Amino acid sequence: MTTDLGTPRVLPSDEAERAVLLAAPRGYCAGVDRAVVTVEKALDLYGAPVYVRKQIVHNKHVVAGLEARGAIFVEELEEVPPGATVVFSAHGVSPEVHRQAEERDLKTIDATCPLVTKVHHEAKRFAGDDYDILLIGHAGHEEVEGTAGEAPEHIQLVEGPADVARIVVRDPAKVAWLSQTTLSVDETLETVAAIRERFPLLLDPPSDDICYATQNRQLAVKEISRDSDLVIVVGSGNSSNSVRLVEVALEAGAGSAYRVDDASEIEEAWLDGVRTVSVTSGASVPESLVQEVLAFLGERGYPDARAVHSAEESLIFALPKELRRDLKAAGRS
Ligand code: 0K2
Ligand code: SF4
Repeated sequence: MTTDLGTPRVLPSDEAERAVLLAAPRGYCAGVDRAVVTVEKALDLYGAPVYVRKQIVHNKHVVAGLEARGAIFVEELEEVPPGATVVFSAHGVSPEVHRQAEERDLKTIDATCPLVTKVHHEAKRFAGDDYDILLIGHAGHEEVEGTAGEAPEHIQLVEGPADVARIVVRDPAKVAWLSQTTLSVDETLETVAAIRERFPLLLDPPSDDICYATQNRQLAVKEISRDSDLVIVVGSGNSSNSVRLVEVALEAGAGSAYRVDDASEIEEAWLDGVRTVSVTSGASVPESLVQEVLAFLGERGYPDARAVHSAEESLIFALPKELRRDLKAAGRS
């Protein structure tokens, strides 16, 4: 529950100075909402089981909730019985995965976020123009594997400024960069600056690859971190954008910052001497988990949270077209 501070409470002296700030925006982005609803609606429409390749989004509570409703999460398509329905996660897949699905005669629903798909299109366009593409991102992340798979012969991964000296390109005048959608904005700018120093003719993507939701959540956490003794970020350990929020909070001046999957992971010692505690959540995190953190703080003498708004969001994506078609055919759209 978020309230303003209109009704003063009488608190014991040390509690009177306490405050809880709640970042806004936080939590679900348009791509995550679409991906989670896709699996829910697929379960309703086709019945369990519905297979999902990889975690639909990187949040263990979301995955557990969908599993309880009949979703089966697999790492690779060979685990999916031929002819079954499989959903591709919000992080996107390479063309090779689409090919494998066809080969196994799977019915696919592609929940790749449209903003990830946009980066795939940029990769194909730069590759079509025969550019060497430097993809800034984290090795092994599913989104990076999917994007790199669009043009493996043209794309090389750059994790940060330290990698720049090792880059080898065919023609320094034909180099472009792209990025994962969930990186730290500030770190990525540093990496791009280092690349541009080596390759002054470096071509930028046509628009930001780091998506609006990632940027807004970083802006929001920066806003509250300056005044915070402690920042609690709700999100799973494999959620790139959630982990970035902890780093951004610390860089912005938070006394300390921790990521938790849920309130049960908060250590009492983190609150020692803490007056202002701020709370935010990654793009794959259900709001109920944030509310549980606020309740945890409330039980320890912290007041109701004050929301600090840094940006407004209203983006909504339509469901994947395959699902819309089947919902319509079933008279459920
Ligand atoms: O931040 P990550 O890319 O690891 O992914 P999630 O935690 O699942 O957040 C949603 C972003 C998905 C695609 O961009
Ligand atoms: Fe899409 Fe951005 Fe959300 Fe990723 S974080 S699913 S790119 S809106």
